[in-house]
Amino acid sequence: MIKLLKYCLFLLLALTQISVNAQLVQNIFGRKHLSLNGRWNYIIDPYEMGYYDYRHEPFDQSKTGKGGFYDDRKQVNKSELIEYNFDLSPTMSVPGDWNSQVDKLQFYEGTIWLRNKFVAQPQQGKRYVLYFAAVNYEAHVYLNGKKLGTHKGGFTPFQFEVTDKLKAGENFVVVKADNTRKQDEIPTVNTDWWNYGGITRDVLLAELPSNYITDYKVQLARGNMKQIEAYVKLSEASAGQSVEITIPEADLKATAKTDANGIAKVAFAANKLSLWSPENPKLYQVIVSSATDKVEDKIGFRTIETRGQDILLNGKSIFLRGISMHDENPLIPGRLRGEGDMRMMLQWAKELNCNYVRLAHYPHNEEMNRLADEMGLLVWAEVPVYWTISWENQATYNNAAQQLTDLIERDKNRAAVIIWSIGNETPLSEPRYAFMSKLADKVRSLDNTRLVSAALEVHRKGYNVIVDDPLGEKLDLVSFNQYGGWYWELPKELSKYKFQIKYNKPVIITEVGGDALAGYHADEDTRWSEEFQESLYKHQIPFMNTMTGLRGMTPWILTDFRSPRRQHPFFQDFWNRKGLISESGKKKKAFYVLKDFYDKTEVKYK
Ligand code: GCB
Repeated sequence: MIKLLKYCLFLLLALTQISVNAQLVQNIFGRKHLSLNGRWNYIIDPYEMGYYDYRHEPFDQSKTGKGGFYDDRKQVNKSELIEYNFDLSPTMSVPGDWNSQVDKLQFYEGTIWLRNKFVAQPQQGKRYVLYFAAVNYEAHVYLNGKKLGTHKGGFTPFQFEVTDKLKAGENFVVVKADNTRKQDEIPTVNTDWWNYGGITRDVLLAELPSNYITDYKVQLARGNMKQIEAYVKLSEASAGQSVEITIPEADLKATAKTDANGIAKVAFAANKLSLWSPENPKLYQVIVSSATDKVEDKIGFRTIETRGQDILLNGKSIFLRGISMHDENPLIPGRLRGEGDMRMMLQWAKELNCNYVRLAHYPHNEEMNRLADEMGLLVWAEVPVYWTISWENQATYNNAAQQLTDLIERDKNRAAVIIWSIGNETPLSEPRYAFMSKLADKVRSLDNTRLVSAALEVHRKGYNVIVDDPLGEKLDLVSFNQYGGWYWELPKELSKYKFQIKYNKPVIITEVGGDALAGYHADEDTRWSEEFQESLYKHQIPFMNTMTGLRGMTPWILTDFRSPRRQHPFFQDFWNRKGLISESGKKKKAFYVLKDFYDKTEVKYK
């Protein structure tokens, strides 16, 4: 019996060892930290020979634990056979996807090992967390040759506590990153974007006090412009600890005591706040402190609700003048690498006179949402539940729910984020309904201060464009993609169509558009020409405007983006050309049609 118990305990430990640990630290970039960004040595390993032995048993689960590339072993004995060497291997930038850094990796899908050395001086009584803002898709992480755990999901952060594994002096971290597409994953095998692999976002080592502020949320209460609701969680789960929230500029201070879980909740009046909006992106310095820790953030305060077919921002009806975008730099293709790239994208949206962006189809960088806060752009944030997910697989659901949770937990203090989207164009079926409605409930249980939506599909009967997806019941908005004028009939024929929408909710068109190769000019009936795309927008705008409930749109898409599905050798060459801006930064004709519409709409909604 004791043996059995011991075995179970061992199994439990082994299991916890192979997953990520500790609740994500809120605002980790606002803590004392060492950036581990830089040049990392890498080894391309298509056969995963650094992970499996020749009998295909994982080295890191073998008895000796020896042989895997995470060892970073040096040849001390001249007769020893070691078939890899990080020191002699090339380097690439982290953060950075591998496809855009190394020619031969442009289409690569598989495993690459990355190693970085760093010097640490761990202090007595402090705790250390190794944090990855994103690795696409599956990461196995090792510190000084010992496995810390694994993580799946290419766009959400994860971390490991490494307090007792960190050495004074030189340390090395090794990541096995694998971007192989698989049917049961989120996203699944089929997408319309580039499968950029690698450590695509920042890596850092944070130093925290032994009892630290793990998490906090400081936001206006749902639908209440005069009351802040705050929640603070300390890492030590014990009752009676004091926490304090101050907003010096607004002369606000609130205190509270933790419960037995280390969680403190407090609501307090905030009558004189200057509310956040795209016209007034006011952010306040907010200080959250406990006896042992203190963290500062910049937070905006606003409410968002729907009433009938209206979307109310701070109680006033708003029209969302939006544009969709991918997390990709069209000018130097690859994932957005840092603040400059991100600002460029959001600045382009501003030039279009947007007050809103759809960050499709997966969580974008935390920094992107912070910039949106600062620049006054409302945000639709999404998880990659895209197209044909394995709806009946419980592990797939858990993965989607985890990605959604991590996104919400990460960005819940951002005023800019008003909509959590649970997916895109998922085809109707019973199992899909069960999966998606559980996700919608999940969002509401985690955050009741924002709207829940998904980009739905339409279907057509004759000249009727019908929106009646049963999932609509569960959502706050009727949002859908419609490709009239591109995948359907020509732009000119759009006037024959009518929308038939089942729900009395605000309507947001999440996608509309067509391709144009910048600089290719012809008449408006010639596909791929700028004139065709221009005509499409000219016909779509009055067509969409026939809907009484239209409260916003995010045409597809701000810039051309790379996609392996887009094969036309001349017009596409692996680019989806629906961008309003080309891969050289040129604004196509349609850009100005949409801008003109947004300029007029802005006046109408003032
Ligand atoms: C869609 C998808 C989007 C595609 C787009 C297209 O409906 O949501 O990811 O890129 O259509 O270009 O066809």
